[in-house]
Amino acid sequence: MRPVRRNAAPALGAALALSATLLAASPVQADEEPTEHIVNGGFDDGATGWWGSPSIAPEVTEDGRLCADVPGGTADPWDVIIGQDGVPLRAGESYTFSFTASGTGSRPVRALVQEPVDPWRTELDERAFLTEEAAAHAFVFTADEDRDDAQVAFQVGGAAEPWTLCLDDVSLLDGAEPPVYVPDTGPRVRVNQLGYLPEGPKNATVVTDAADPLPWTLADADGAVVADGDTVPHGPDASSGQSVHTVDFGGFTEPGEGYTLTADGETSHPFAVSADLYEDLAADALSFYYPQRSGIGISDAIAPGYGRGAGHVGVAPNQGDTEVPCHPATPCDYTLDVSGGWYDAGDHGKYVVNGGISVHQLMSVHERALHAPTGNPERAGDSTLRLPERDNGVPDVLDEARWEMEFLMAMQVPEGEPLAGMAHHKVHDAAWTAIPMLPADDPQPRYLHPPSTAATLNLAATAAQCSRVFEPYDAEFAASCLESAETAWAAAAAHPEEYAPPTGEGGGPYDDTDVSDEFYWAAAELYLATGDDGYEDAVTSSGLHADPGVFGPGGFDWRYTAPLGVLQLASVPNDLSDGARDALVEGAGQYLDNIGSHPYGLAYAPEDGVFAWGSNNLVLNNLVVLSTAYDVSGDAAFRDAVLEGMDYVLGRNALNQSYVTGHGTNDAVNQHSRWYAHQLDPSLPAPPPGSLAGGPNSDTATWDPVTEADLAGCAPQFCYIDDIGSYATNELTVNWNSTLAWVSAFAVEQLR
Ligand code: 9MR
Repeated sequence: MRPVRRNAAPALGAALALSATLLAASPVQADEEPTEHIVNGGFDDGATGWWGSPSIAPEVTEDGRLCADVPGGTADPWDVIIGQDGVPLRAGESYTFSFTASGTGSRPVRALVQEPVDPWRTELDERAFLTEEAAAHAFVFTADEDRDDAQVAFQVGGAAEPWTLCLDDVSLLDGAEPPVYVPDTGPRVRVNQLGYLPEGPKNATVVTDAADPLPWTLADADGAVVADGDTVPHGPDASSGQSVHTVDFGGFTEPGEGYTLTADGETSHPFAVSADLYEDLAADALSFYYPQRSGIGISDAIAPGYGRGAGHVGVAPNQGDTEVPCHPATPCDYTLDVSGGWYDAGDHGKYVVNGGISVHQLMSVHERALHAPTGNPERAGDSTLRLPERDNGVPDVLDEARWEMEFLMAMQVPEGEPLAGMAHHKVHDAAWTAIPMLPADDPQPRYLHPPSTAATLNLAATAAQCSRVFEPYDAEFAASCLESAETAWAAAAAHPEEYAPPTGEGGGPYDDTDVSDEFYWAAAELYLATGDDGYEDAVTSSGLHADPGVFGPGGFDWRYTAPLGVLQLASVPNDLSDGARDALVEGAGQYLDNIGSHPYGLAYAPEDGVFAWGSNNLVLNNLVVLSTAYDVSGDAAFRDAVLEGMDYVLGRNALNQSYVTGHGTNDAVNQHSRWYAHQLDPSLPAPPPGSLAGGPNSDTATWDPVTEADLAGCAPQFCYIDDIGSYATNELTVNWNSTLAWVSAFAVEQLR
């Protein structure tokens, strides 16, 4: 047995928690020795000071390790625990928590330093992946609160099979210096890492303090210079806190791979010039949905690397989703079969408002292909995506949309019940599920949350759109969509103020207390579906109708759907399109200006420069507006702005980060997900290609500890980290990917 280290830096093994981008300072202060706060961490004194949960009997081995047989067949990490209580912590002090561990069966261990009682507020919550060979693990954290009685816990439950855990050298030393997160931003020349269309705009950004223009060169894959010019100094940029220059090399049009741009002694990541640039991205962004499906086994043959059992089909340990009761706090006397649909994001919840905007944007990929001058029904047609319904005569994007539509309609309160016709706001677990966790392994009860007006209007809008787009393929299904839509509209009109609360356990709130925008969007969709005077009146009497003001500088998302009404009325043929088109073109003008004046070509200009949760989605929704403005006006400036706007998402940004998995040299790969949790458990896959990360979020103080610890004080564009723990900046969701899918489907048809 090795002694507990008291005055040396922990021996950091292969599973070291401090990544290459963290500059770890020595935990030893020059003039003061750190104090050890774990009692008997080396197990010199048997198991004194340690406890185990009832299902295990930890024993100290002859060579002085604490080992325990961990039973199989448990559901959650906290079902089996080894811990020590009474550990003192001082607020503001930084600690190194380290241990050596081995485990048969390649299991993760969840290491915690936390409050010893409910609500178990954590100071440290990390996972170490164990191997049969003992390895050292170390984590540095700064305590938020003074505690005399913190608990150190190793949670090791959740395995199907029994396994053996051994621990040694458990240590909690004060006097650590918290690691400083420094992102690896690579070369200072920032490009779209995918590339550029031959006839499209080509812009790049150079981070430099130089006051005067600098020469730039464009080289082909062999290194031969094929174009050159001078940068344009921009000076300070508030969104990044950097001083930057811009490069316009739009005059270069020769297709090829492996181009690089050099300026100020730095060479960009390589990129292509290709008319096919967006083909894979457009297909990947839509193929994201199949492995996101609930209620169906995912076939590895169709989605290679992503095969898994069906989630929430009423098979133990799942307790949903075939007979889901109402939440105990808001009981009802029925259950619903709400299996199917998509999981919202990295969690196991299913939320009607967010499902609504997502499925709408998928159906709109189809509609744009039909109606826009550059639309291409073939590329958005049958057998274009990786999903089981290929080759059934229905466009694949509609097959995918139907999977969600059927779920949304199943969320409707049955006839004869209170609030009949309204849609339950959401269905999710009693408490947040553990991460990682495959959908089929979720053991918790799931509940229907009370109907809301917002959810009901999302159902009305999408089911009305469903009735139109499915009419040529399945008239019966289309009719059931329309019936559901009209019932929902009437129910929302009768109950216009049922708001989802901003609080709750186990799922996202998706709260919203202004539903005038949902009323407008639903009226527009019902008018487009039926042409009825009543819906026309509801559209034209809305204060939001044909108002360019619905297109705000910060963009829109699930909470504000008025723009969807204008976009639909402008782009789907109907008698109200003139006013909607004028409003759209006027509203899109500001995004054109934003992109033109921003040194990173950013379409998003939130008030006070504060980037919101899911800012990439807001950026992309502004590109949806610009794209539709191009579709209805034919003004090429809108198209070029969309193409330039995509550069930001694919790497031309302060972090030199492509926010889409599998696309670009430095792509995001650790998005927050319970089943694409490769970063936590190497046996699980990383997110599928085409998964969009939420992106920079200026609110670094409120949400997850990774964001809080690593991003505090960040300039807006730097408020992002590609870490699975940073759900506030790095989750993936169905509504963000629908926007990426929509804009990619637009981009793939341009300038061919
Ligand atoms: O995308 C949502 C964002 O607009 C909200 O500010 C945030 C906090 O309520 O929630 C986001 O949605 C999350 C949801 O609550 C649960 N599933 C994952 C979603 C994306 O992070």
